[in-house]
Amino acid sequence: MRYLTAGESHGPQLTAIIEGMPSNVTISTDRVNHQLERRQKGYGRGRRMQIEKDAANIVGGVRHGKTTGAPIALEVINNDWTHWTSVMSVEPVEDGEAKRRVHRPRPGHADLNGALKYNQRDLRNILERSSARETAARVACGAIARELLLACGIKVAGQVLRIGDVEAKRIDLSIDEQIERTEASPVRCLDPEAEQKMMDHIDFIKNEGDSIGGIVEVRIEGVPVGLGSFVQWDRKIDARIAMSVLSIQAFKGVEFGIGFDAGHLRGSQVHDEIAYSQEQGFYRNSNRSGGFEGGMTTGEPIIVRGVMKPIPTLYKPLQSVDIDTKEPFVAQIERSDSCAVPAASVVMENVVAWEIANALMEKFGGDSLEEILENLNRYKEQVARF
Ligand code: EPS
Repeated sequence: MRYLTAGESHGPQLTAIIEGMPSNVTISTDRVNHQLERRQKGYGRGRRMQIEKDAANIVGGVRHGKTTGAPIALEVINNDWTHWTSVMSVEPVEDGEAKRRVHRPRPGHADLNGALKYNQRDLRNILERSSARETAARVACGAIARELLLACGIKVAGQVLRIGDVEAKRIDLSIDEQIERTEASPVRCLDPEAEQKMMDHIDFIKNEGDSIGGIVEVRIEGVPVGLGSFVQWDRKIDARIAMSVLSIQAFKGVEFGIGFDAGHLRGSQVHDEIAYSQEQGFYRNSNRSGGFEGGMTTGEPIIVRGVMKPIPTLYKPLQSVDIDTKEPFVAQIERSDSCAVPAASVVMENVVAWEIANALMEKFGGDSLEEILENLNRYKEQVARF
């Protein structure tokens, strides 16, 4: 499966096309829109989210609530566009003021590199597309992929583990309880003490005119053993997930299971012992690998963490250089999110879900959901008999 997105942050809409979804998958627009709503929430978001009310308008590939096997096309309208019609006009605009040309690149954003690369004297032509607004389209695509996961009995959850200085205690819950508790938290955190401290920290950082990042974790359960493959570098599923996570705006690192701790622990403390029982078949006594060995899933829960850097649009000035005057300048105040980590955990859930759905299609691929389920069940029986 693959998807492409198009559209600018303040343009009329975001557009996505998904190719390769099998037929007969039930698509609930309520469930898809629920993912979009979840992405809009979270303590630390700026004023833009009060303007938007994201919803996916599906305009191809779904009929009477089910996929047909045709490409799925969808759009997410930008309500804010009505305030930007001349700035974002497709037709040339005479009035220079109306273009709201940007010539002051923000450190940490795509502004300067993009302008040099695409030879753009107006940084708006870079920032509009590099903006994290695009994640609304990606969440919509992930939400469609989740409909396939749902049909295969696979569950997805996310949580925020850290915002700046505040780290949450690890709380072990079933995946359903985790989903329920994080949905009720304004920062998507399971630890109530850390939750309050995270919100206080976001307020403090915001008052300082600064921004803050954090760490989020995605957990997926019900994934069969053997998705992905060791036989070729670009078929390793953990590598594909890493690529997807790093492609989320502002994400700077990924780890699986015990992650970077594997660099200082001993082999005996890192690898998961193998066990067998009649009911469960082969399983691991622990899940330090985060559900992957040899570029394949082990059948244990998938545990992926991503680190998000602080958003580069700051009230607090950082040194930069005007592309017209070549003089240093002090940044002016712009509307921005001071912390988008809770929203980013929703984005990460959906991009990882996409990769799992894609790997499922590669292994069990058929043209209809029935064919996939038959292949999946036959394979599960084969594994059980092994
Ligand atoms: C973003 C800047 C802000 C965020 C935006 C991402 O938008 P604006 O420039 O309109 O104030 O609100 O995020 C979204 C619009 C969204 O839907 O998540 C940026 O520069 O990346």
